[in-house]
Amino acid sequence: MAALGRTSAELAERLLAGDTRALARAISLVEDDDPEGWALVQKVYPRTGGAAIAGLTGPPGVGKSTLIGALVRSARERDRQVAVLSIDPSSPFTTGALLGDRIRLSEHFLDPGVFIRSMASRGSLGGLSEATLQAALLMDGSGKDEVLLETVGVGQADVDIIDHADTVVLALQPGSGDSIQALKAGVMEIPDIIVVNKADHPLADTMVREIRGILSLGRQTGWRIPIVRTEAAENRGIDELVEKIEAHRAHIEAEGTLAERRRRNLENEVMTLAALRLRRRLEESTRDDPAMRELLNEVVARRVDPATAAARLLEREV
Ligand SMILES: Nc1nc2c(ncn2[C@@H]2O[C@H](COP(=O)(O)OP(=O)(O)OP(=O)(O)O)[C@@H](O)[C@H]2O)c(=O)[nH]1
Ligand SMILES: [Mg+2]
Repeated sequence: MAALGRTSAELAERLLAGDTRALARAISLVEDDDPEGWALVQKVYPRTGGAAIAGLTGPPGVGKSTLIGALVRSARERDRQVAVLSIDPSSPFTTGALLGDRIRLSEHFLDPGVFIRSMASRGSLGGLSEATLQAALLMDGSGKDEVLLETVGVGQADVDIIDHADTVVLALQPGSGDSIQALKAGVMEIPDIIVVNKADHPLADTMVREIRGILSLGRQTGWRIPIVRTEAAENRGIDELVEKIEAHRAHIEAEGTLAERRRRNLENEVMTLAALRLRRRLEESTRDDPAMRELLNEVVARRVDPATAAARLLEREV
């Protein structure tokens, strides 16, 4: 880990004081996998944990960015400082979604109380999903009251940034049976709040009923998952969504589950990062290793099964 040079120590100070340009610069450093970026996060980390982190997830095009735009507007009306981190799961070379965000969130770009950043989740070295977590921490450390995360679907990145959220909102749109199936099959984690956006659609009521049906089958907890109808593009239903997000936060704070949840999420992050590094190390140490090639030959020739080979590999490495 690089020591914090004089310029980055100064950068950290400015970031902690809420300087937006310092935050942007710091995020670029972690995005470029610059060791100074990691050193910055180290320095900033003790000052994180103050922001309320909400994650919005859901299939492409349901209106996540539009919803976030509306949530930002609402937060600004209450004089809250906000940061938005949009994760684009497509290749880092496409700009479609990023361009869309730019339009959807354009009214907030000149507001110094709002910080918006889009990042790709998939990099050539698989490191970018780690960078998204670092970026979220930097936003938190820069003193924002709220951090809003936008991701498409679930389980697409190594480090699932949505797991970093205190409150997870799943956005769906009427007529998309796939999402309902995924929810039913348990492929999709049960969120804290469900939004049915584009609620002007004739199938909106049907969808709400279907979701209710699925939720009634699940385990009952102290928190009843609300289903909120919104028309994000028209700013309808946003007050109710804000109310539910705040109610959820109040609920987890009162029950002590916020601390529990953060502990679990952080444990997950540590394990995931460690596993990723272990894998990278294994790949590097075996790349040009004749013994490894020999072992694989044995697997290919059906003399050693894959599990035994894996055990031998680990024995050798640790
Ligand atoms: N009819 C209708 N259209 C909406 C509503 N909310 C958003 N849209 C439109 O839906 C389209 C997609 O909205 P986005 O906010 O970009 O959706 P997204 O989920 O962020 O999309 P990706 O980030 O590309 O996955 C845009 O053309 C929006 O204007 C709504 O309530 N009703
Ligand atoms: Mg979007």
